Amino acid sequence: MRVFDFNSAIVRLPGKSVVDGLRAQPGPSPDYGKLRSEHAAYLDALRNAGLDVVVLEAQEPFPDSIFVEDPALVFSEAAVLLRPGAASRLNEAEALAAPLAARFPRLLRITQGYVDGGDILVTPKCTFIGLSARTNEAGAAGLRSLLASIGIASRVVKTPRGTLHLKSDCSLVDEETVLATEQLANSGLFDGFRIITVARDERAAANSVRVNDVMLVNAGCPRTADSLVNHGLRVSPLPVTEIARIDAGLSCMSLRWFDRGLTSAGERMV
Ligand code: CIR
Repeated sequence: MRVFDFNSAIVRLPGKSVVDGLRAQPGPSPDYGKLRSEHAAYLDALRNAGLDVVVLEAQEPFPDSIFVEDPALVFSEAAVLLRPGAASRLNEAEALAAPLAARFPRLLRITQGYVDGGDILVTPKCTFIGLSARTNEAGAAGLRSLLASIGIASRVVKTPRGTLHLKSDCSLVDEETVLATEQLANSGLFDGFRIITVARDERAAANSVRVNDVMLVNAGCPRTADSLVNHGLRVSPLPVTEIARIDAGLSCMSLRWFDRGLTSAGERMV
């Protein structure tokens, strides 16, 4: 099985408070109605890619809770509750404990430091943990040892300065290939991988998501989408204009995994 073969996803509906989501620079707030439409299109794309999508209720006290990728990390064998590095997001993890405990053979927890899931890039060679303003050394060390306990090798690296998350700047395309910004492509981090560099002025394309045989790509990045098509991929372009107003992209809106207990018809084996 490939690390981007998935049959399941968890997402959370955006509450009205999403318009107050964190952002690094001041700017216009997202339009709630349009953001809901972008989110709905994203859910459709996951379903069209073959995933059973569990939709959790909105959580108004947590404006950024739609970005479920940051408080947890999931693999077929276990889910890990993380400790998001923004104070307003720390308690998002606990709200995922019950839905994850119900669906994973093991639920592990980070107990020290801070780690955002947006800083974790899973590849077949190793799992990269990016140190950033949200992920610190203590959290990375704790995550490394938890991952080792389930047989997953990891490597602590640096998220480029000024970048929110490691995966703001890169994504896995296939077992040998990553998509990356020019800065990350030139950093040496992905030595040993084939690198597709995002087109100039399409930096946001670096946060794409490979799901089974399709790549979900920011619809505002057509030239990068062309590069991926030339690489042999099917591309699903998705609008993220409103979501981008609060510094987010495509990967952060879901947790994706292969649930070995689910039949191809989406039924749970007992
Ligand atoms: C935040 O600053 O935490 C949110 N407004 C955006 C989180 C995006 N998450 C991600 O890229 N993994």
